[in-house]
Amino acid sequence: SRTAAEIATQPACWRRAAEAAATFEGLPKPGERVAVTGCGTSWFMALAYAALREGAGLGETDAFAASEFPAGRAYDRVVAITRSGTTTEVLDLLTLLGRRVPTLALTADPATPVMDAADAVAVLDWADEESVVQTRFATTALAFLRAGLGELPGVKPVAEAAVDAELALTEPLPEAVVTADQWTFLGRGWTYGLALEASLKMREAAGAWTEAYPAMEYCHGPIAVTGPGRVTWVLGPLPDGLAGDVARVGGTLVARRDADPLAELVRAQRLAVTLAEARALDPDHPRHLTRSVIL
Ligand code: F1P
Repeated sequence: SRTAAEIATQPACWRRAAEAAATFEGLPKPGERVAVTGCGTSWFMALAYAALREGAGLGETDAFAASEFPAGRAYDRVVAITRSGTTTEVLDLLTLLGRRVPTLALTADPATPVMDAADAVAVLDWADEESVVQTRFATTALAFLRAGLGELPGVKPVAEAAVDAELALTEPLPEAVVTADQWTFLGRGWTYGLALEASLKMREAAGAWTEAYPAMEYCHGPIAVTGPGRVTWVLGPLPDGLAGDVARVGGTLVARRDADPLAELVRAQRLAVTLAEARALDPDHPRHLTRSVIL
């Protein structure tokens, strides 16, 4: 499928993003109060970036779905992520903000309305994709923003994440993970946004029953659906006791502490495509979805 081919190019796309970020002038400056926004997958990347930036002490950073942006709040800069550059809520928000706040948009297509709606634009056109389901644009946008933050404590450089992603692209997916009937993705801090995205990818491409939670929330209810034939997949650090909890109820745990969480998302994207094909669905033409939502 086209989606599978696009998934496979992510390590190269991220390396290019890291190079581009090194010379790009329009990124948020340390100390600025920043809001990051988008819809769907792009919102989840916004959540991940916000946690990374604020966690590194580079400034207060909030993330919102574009439709939920709190218009009354003051920010020094607003960053919008939109592959298509045409998503209505993102364009409406940028128009509403007007020229009162400096805005930066990350997009894949230089010929779309977002070019005029934002003050500055980073065009990551090498990561554009034909698929409806977003994979490489989203992760490349996050890689670009992540590289732009410089060295981050406890987070690998993007070049190392790309090496981990190459492994994630070649290793076979465990049988128990492919044949399961339910998947719960967990993350903490910046990896919570990745867990939400892994979960969305499986729903979009394969119509799968998936959930996503902050890792510590898992034992406050969501563990109730775990059991034989069900997967709990932790992106990033594995909380104490969680492996025992999953084993006790007979679930399958996936937790790779050595792999970069963004590379783990690549593994989940592969699972989404594999599962779609196993269910005789076409991952390039997901049910009920369009490439971007224009209201
Ligand atoms: C955002 C988005 C996609 C989603 C769907 C509809 O698009 O929500 O993430 O998969 O296809 O649009 P964009 O603003 O990043 O182009």
